[in-house]
Amino acid sequence: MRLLLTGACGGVGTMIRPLLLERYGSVLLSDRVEPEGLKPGETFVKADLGNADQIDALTKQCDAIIHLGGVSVEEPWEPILAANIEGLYTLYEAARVNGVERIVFASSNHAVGFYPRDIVIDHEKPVRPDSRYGVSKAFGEALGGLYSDKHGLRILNIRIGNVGYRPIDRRRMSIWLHPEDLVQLCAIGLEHPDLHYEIVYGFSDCEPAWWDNRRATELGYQPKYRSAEFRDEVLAEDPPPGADDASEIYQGGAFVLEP
Ligand code: 15L
Repeated sequence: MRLLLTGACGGVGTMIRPLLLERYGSVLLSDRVEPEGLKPGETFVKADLGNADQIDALTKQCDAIIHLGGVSVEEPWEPILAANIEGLYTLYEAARVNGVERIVFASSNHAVGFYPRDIVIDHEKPVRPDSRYGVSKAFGEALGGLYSDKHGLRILNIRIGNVGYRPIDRRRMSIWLHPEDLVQLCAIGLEHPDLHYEIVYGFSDCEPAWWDNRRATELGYQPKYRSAEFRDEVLAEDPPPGADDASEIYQGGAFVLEP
């Protein structure tokens, strides 16, 4: 498989690069900035989602894409429109034209961030974005639906929580995703023989859990890492807030308060 990782130089890309290299032997990386410490087996092509010619050239060199590129937090509308809406369309269209077979799309918990924390949601619940960024991720999931149903690409949308080596606060106790578990989910998107179009939640074995990830389980996901192992230290660092704090009521946390 000729695998392309977009957004390879970002925080998440940097964490999963070595794991992808170990699993797949070679990876084509792209980003708008140069990567550090390119390893044997890694090739880098500089590309911008706003440049259709660059994206066309890039997608000619791969059969499968893990798409982490684009805006990854709340921002003004213009950059989100350029990268996550128009840029994503450019990528999917180039992927179709150039015969890319699979796309793993880094969606986000912020596509459903306005669900309260006291209910458990699954992959069938309608989106409830908490931000312009969350809306762009809902768009990305919908775009993937079009390209799988109409054009036969195999698409896995991962509603990623928070990727890191440990949960960094109380909210992240419920949505933390260890990089190895993320790569396990990506591997489902890249390798599962029956994949057509799926939405799964990107979190490790977390509690309290807000997400029913049975679809991921059915596809073979078995998270290795447990947030409960960090409970004492996280609660000591991040004591419970007041009950009327909106950023503590909703799953999306502070994103619900962003102007
Ligand atoms: C995301 O979607 C962001 O990409 C990441 O930076 C975190 O803010 C994360 O969500 C989160 O909700 O913790």
